[in-house]
Amino acid sequence: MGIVYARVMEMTKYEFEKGSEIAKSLDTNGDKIITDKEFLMKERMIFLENEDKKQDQQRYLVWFSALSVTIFIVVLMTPIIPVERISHLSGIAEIWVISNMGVIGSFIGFTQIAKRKNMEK
Ligand SMILES: [Ca+2]
Repeated sequence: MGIVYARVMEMTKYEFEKGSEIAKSLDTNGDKIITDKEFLMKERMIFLENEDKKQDQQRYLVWFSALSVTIFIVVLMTPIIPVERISHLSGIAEIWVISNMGVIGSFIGFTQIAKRKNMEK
């Protein structure tokens, strides 16, 4: 029985190479044993970091949309653009403003949905 147990232990024992930085970062409590819990915690941390980066990207995109639409409208109102040109630009302007408002609106909507989902948990 003891021999069988020792064999099983031998088969399930894994080792990291010496000086492995990944193993070091996984072993959060420094006992030289990487448990499933530590592994899953690391996975969760990476997931949260990526999620945070993704949300930052979305915020930058929305800010860009809001600012570019505002600047676009302000520039159209100034005498830099002659009145004759405004009629030519109106087609592009409509699509530009509406699509950017769509980006901003959907960001606000999806953020609210995500907030509600988090509150339900
Ligand atoms: Ca550990």
